[in-house]
Amino acid sequence: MSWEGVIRQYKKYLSVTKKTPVITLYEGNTPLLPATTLSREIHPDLDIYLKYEGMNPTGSFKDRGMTMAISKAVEAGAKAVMCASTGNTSASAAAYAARSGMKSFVLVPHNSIALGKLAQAAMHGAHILAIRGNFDDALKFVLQITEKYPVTLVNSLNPFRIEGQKSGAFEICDVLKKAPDYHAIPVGNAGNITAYWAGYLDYFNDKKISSLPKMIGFQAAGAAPIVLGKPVADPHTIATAIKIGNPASWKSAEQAAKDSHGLIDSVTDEEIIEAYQMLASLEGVFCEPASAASVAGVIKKAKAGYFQKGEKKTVVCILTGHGLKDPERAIDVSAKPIVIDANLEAIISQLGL
Ligand code: AN7
Repeated sequence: MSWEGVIRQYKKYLSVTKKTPVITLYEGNTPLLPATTLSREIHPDLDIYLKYEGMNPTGSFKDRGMTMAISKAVEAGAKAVMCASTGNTSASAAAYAARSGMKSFVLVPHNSIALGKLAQAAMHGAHILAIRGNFDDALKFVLQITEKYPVTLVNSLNPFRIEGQKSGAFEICDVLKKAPDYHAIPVGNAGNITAYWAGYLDYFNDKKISSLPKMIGFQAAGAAPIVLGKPVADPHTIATAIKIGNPASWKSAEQAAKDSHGLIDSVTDEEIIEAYQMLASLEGVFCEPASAASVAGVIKKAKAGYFQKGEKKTVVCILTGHGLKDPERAIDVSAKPIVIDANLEAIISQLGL
């Protein structure tokens, strides 16, 4: 059977009926890549897999939830949707809204979202407001507006977003034929860790899997309210996607970590950049900086002796967004091209062959 998106694939687990219009870009079915070189580098007993969510239609995991949120909004007769965003939600909302014929409004922090994401929202015709404030401010305004005006909220406080995002967990279990031992994931607004845990629980309750993973979530050190136990008024990190000081799904993220016997920890920008470069250079997988927080977290925990030696364990790291979302960061951390005359000898002399 051909793949026609997460709603058609997993409707049994979703709040859809025959009457629900399916607005889809055929999202989901993303690669679960074995990372053999990285595993060898990190820990002798870990089998690390990369769930490459950058391969979704708009380049991030947000599409899984957006197909649900937009389909349900259309079903309810909505004419417009709105979100606050660090970038990826706005790109996805704009694309799915365009496909459905609805208007989209997005509120983003000025000068703080990656170039590719802004380009996407603009191309899909979103009405973009860049506020002089941060994501947390933006979300506050969006909640006030969507409560009062005929505009549907499509941030992950919309329960259909979380529902759709459960599909990532289903896919992992469908491929592995079991749940992983550890599920490593970046944490920003904390919707995705909440969704994955709900997805694993659905499969567990449906007897599709017989064990549950430990959920291990990682915030950026400069934006780690859950780790610190209090909101961060002025979050900072190069991983702009997770530059969030007061996550909407804080409580459910903590619950997921606790119920799964996992944890939520933080990783520094240096650790994030190191993992970001390792993924690209050792595995050929280009993700955005925020995504690399999952791998950075596994590296940190391996160094600290968190994973026992002598027992093979499966770890799935969610790589939430594509590297091309943030070309400026990639160029910034990489070797610059050598500019050279159009001359064969000059070129050869540079190659060191
Ligand atoms: C690449 O787009 O919050 O913990 O507004 O884009 O579910 O918030 C993005 C979040 C991780 C964190 N990785 O997920 C937004 C937004 C990437 C992201 C996260 C985001 P959540």
